Amino acid sequence: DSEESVSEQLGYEITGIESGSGVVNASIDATETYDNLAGWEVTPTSSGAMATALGDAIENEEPIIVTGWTPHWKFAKYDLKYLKDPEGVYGEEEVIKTMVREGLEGDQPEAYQVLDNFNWTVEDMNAVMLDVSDGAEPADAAADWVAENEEKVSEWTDGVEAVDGESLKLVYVEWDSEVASTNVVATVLRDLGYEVEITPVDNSFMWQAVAEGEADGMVAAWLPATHGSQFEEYGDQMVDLGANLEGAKIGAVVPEYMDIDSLEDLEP
Ligand code: PBE
Repeated sequence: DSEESVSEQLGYEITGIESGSGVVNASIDATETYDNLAGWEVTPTSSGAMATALGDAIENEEPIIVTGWTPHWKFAKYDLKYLKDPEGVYGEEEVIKTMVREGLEGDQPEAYQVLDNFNWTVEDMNAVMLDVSDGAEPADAAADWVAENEEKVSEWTDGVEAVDGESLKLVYVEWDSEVASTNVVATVLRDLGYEVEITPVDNSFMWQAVAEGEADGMVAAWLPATHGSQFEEYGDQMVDLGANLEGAKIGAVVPEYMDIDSLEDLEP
């Protein structure tokens, strides 16, 4: 009832995504850093379940706090805001980097070149994500985007020769943003003649697989903060191909209608 505080209505719960995600770990960190969040829980779910819970809450104008990130289609569909984080547990604006296994450059120079060249914008990624959130198959959404953005894609493949059925393995996590980027890169590599296998795994295995050479690469390294601990553990066992997107961010996200602006506004 309306006598309840926002914190009571939320059940002292932040709706998470896949456990092991940087934004889930940062949110757990927030519950340990902010005194007013002592005793709060971060519920691990999945990116899809988080989006459904957010949509349902908005439909009923109920309070909800989700582990959020940019780029993500939810900001185009709903009026949302990041809660202020005066302690900085979620870090600053960051980049998404491409990481490949050691030895890829010599073994598969064409794929290496394309992965090295791959870079796009928040707006580009949003276009693919929105299409998928509206029901398109990720591979179709990626193919449409590639077809509509020939000029940009030709910069990634400039001077790269086609291959004949060589195989390549990319790993990713089924976060909406990485579903989009991984499918776009796979589409471009397939158009060059690669047989590309894209395998969804969990965050920690994504890093391990590239470090151990079980996968050839990934385009999903959020740095310096979100995947800082994975980078520390595995970063020196792989090749850092630099940023493929700038302007990424994570944080605690709520609907605009909620009457709080900061993590510190939540009643204990
Ligand atoms: N994310 C999207 C990931 C990185 C990409 C912010 C949900 C995370 O590890 O939190």
